[in-house]
Amino acid sequence: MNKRVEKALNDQISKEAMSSQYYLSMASWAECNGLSGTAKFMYTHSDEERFHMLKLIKFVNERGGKAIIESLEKPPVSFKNLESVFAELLAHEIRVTDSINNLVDVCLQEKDYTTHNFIQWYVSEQLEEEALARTVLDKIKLIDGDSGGLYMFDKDLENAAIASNGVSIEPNQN
Ligand code: OFO
Repeated sequence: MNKRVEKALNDQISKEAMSSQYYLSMASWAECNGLSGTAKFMYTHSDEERFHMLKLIKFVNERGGKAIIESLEKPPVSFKNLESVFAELLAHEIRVTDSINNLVDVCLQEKDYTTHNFIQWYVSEQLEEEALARTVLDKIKLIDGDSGGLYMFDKDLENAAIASNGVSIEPNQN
């Protein structure tokens, strides 16, 4: 495997692991603050990010590279309110999108079209995740702290978590 591509893939593995930790921390915060639907949504999301990481690890190793598991920085443990949770989530997803775009650039520069093809799955996934984060954040802003609205919002997130499907970690499957 091309060394520059391998390095960029390994950087992405750490980012996906960090995303998983980040959402796990948000899940725990939500659970401790009576927001069980939000907690469920975040736990599910954390699992999805772990799948994203595993999918990359398997791809690197199956193509003759070496996936490296790095230590991670501690995620934030407390949040001002629900709006700040989702504002941070959106900011985080935007950073991940930048990183995926960088990976696409490296693949093209190194003419690694196989990895470029593989990474397209992440490009579409990021598009969806950013859109979801924006929609949720807009809804929270509309609620503007209203407790009835927050209750309904939390229920909606629970339903969204139940409806979301898991993803396969096999490099060639969605
Ligand atoms: Fe892995 O998609 Fe979000 O971060």
